[in-house]
Amino acid sequence: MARIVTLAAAQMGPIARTETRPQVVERLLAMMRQAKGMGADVVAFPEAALTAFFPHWYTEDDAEVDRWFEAEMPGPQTQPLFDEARRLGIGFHLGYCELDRTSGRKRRFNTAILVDAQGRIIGKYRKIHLPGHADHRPQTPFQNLEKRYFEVGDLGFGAWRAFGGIAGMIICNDRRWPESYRVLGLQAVEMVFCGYNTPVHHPAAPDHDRLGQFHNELSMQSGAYQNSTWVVGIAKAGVEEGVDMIAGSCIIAPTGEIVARASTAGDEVIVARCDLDLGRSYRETTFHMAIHRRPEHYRMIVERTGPQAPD
Ligand code: ING
Repeated sequence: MARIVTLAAAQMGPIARTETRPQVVERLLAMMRQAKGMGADVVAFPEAALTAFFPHWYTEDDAEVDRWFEAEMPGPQTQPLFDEARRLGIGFHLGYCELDRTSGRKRRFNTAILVDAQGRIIGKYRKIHLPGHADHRPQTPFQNLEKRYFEVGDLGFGAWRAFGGIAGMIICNDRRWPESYRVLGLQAVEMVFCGYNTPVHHPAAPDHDRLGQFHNELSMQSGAYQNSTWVVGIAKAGVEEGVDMIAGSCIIAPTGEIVARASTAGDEVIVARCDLDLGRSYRETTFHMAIHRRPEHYRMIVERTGPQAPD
């Protein structure tokens, strides 16, 4: 009996910095309802889905920074998402900026959660690969100050029994690093949710710009195939506060094939019926980790040859 779960990616267009949480939540609710109408069991929203992607600009005003964060999840303004998920009977993934005070000091994370169809949080992930820089670079057209505004995630890459299978999360830049998927692959993950805010222009490497969408798909297709898992990539897209961001939300099978792709740069829901057993034939043959992987040798090779430092 195939284990089918219908997954939806709810791509978002730009969020203006003046847009209030209730206004954004209304957009998310509309796409949650649309996803349900399209037969989805789970709807996945992007990274930082509640606000404009504020790491694109510099501020020293700590109070302003805090305004982009959620001090509780759910809070009064996000509770409607949980209530509607329960009413509709649909799970969801949500990326948001987390303000944590549980350790006695203020900590800020770029966070994502999985919520089940009863509106209960079943898993949380805090972004580990923070790209960009901590210093203000006024000479560039926009900033990427994630290293300034967020701490490195301290929860590792978790996998949870959810939505009829095993689910995990990575966030944006994580998708470019194979370790992100492999740590989940070693936990036999069957679906990975990845929200992203990815500018078209890369100030540090403008010659990469023409390959932005290619690298987006390459990263996620590789992760899916090499770890026998479904991957759902969800963009915040379009020109947001002057920064043009790629769209291209997609749903990728364990074969590495893209089975659904957004065709706009705005709010758009795409869905796919995902057979969670499709990864099994890969995990039991080509990528049977127990009989093919040799981690005990990887370390030796590095130690013997050492990193080939550029001369
Ligand atoms: N954004 C971008 C990303 O990894 C980036 C930053 C773009 C890094 C292009 C390298 C190349 O998709 C976030 N938020 O991680």
